[in-house]
Amino acid sequence: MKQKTIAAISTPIGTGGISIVRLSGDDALNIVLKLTNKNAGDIMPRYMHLTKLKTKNFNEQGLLVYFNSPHSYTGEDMIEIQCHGGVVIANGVLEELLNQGATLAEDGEFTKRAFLNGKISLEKTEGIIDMINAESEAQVRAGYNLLNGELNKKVIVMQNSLTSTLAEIEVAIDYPEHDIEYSTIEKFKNSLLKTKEQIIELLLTVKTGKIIKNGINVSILGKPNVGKSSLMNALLNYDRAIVTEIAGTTRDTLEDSYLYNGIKINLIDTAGLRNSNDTVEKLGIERAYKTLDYADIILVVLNGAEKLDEQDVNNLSLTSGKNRIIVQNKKDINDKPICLEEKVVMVSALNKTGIDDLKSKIYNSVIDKNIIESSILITNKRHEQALKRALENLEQALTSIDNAMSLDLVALDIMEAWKILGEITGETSGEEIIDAIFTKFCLGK
Ligand SMILES: Nc1nc2c(ncn2[C@@H]2O[C@H](COP(=O)(O)OP(=O)(O)OP(=O)(O)O)[C@@H](O)[C@H]2O)c(=O)[nH]1
Ligand SMILES: [Mg+2]
Repeated sequence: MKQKTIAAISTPIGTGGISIVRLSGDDALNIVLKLTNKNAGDIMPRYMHLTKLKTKNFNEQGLLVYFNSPHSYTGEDMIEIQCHGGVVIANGVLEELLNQGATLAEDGEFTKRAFLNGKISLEKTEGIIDMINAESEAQVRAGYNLLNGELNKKVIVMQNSLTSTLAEIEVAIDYPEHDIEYSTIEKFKNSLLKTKEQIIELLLTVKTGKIIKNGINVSILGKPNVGKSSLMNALLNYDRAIVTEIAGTTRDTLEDSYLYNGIKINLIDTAGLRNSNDTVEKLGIERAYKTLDYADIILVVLNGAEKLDEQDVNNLSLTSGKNRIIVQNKKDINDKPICLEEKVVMVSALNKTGIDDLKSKIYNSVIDKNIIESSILITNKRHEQALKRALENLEQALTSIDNAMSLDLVALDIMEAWKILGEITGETSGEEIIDAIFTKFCLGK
């Protein structure tokens, strides 16, 4: 069946040097030729061609490249037109292509076609989304590794191992007259255990993967006037939060981020913790406490210019057992620790001293160096869920073997695990999942 030819502007709408309009489908070349003064024979695949582009209301000069099927991103005939940047030109060219028979592409439709035509697996397309949406270098790296097939290779190795175990189990089931030897059962078991270990190893990267995707959430807590907002500004290196000598200046939580070693660090400045009768302040303090639920690390800020008081002690006990750093601020006034039981990091938010050391401590207390350097990080909830479900099925198969259950049952669980692993690459994914993934793409990709 003839595929309709889709078109979209692939570059962001705005003023710039060039804009790229793309087409994909059987009629891509014919449609584009209607705008040009060229014939099909003039267009060599994979060469840039300078051409006139006639639209209803203006003429333009641009470049076009033809990628003939199947040697294109989507696997179909594709054309990329580079026209001059600017909203009017790109829109005019697109409109003319639609007039000549193209259909406006849906979000992510180019990549969806690439997947449906077998050019790319599902998790690789998710790597592309991650790279496009990346806000940090670590996200780009993780997305690239997905796109580069690191997870794909691992999934295929695990699936192949399950397939060969299944084949051997089938043989054992088909020849029941031969007693199955103990060593054969042990072999099945060992092979399943190995795959189980590989899944567990991948799941161990989930925590770091989430941090790469969402950044490190850092809550800045402490009583009023200790310098939380000043610390936030010093870490961000600009005056984001209001700072005054009045206790209770910050009312609401305030968020902003910086990058450190390619990771996004999300700071949350909070209202100073104290007993208050002020309605607005009380609401702010409630919000400050709530940050304890989602912070990856808490900076408990103390004022080095004063003695530790009851509120400081409360704050310390509230956060004990959580991932925290005790920060003693105002070291320009006093550089001796006021809290003797635990190690403190001394800073002066005012003079911006001790800030680099604090930045490195925040990073190191959340990031596992061994994991962050591994080539596969599970950053995607869908992959995590699939791995967990595959793991459950493998565990079920292993329990059945231990309980000397029928090998048919064992085979069913292994088959299910194999299928679930295939959902990651898209080999066994349902239509709904596929549609949900591609709507996350932007137009023109
Ligand atoms: N000497 C000195 N003063 C500081 C330092 N950091 C902050 N201050 C001062 O301490 C006062 C309070 O600072 P803020 O940053 O507003 O304190 P906060 O903890 O955010 O206070 P609330 O918002 O009221 O909870 C201001 O007058 C700051 O200039 C520091 O390192 N040294
Ligand atoms: Mg403040």
